Amino acid sequence: MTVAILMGSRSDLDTMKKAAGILKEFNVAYELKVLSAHRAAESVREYVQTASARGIRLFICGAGMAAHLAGAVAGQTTLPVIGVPLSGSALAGQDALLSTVQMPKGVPVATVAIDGAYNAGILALQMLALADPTLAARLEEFRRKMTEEVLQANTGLE
Ligand code: RP5
Repeated sequence: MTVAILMGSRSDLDTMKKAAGILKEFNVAYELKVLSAHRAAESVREYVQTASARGIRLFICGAGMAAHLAGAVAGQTTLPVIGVPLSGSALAGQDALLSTVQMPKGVPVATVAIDGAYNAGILALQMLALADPTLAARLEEFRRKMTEEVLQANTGLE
């Protein structure tokens, strides 16, 4: 497995599976797990400590509310951690955004938009592509197609 996709609750799955979807599209192997930072802290520790040995190269962590999952993971590894703040709380994800992005000095979490799991997947691919020319070429092609689709929206506009 290459990427660990973690989420604080089973209810986060609908959003977090968008990260899994794009990794699947690029044939990058992933693990998908529910692991609560506050309610299963010991399991998070054990998971992170054994991840590298299983081939995990980076983490994507999604959580709502106080959202400490990404930070809790980042504090226990030097592998890159991408954080996805999730909406659904009384504060519509603003709480998760701030607690995910505002990490203390020395322990970064690369935070994407609220519910931005798809972009978290893309960012993970871009990180992996640094050491994988085939993946890098596929990402170039993916971007080229995206640009083409955007420009095609002009057809027949006037
Ligand atoms: C849920 O609480 C959220 O969606 C979130 O992922 C989770 C956070 O749980 P802890 O990690 O704080 O236990 O309602």
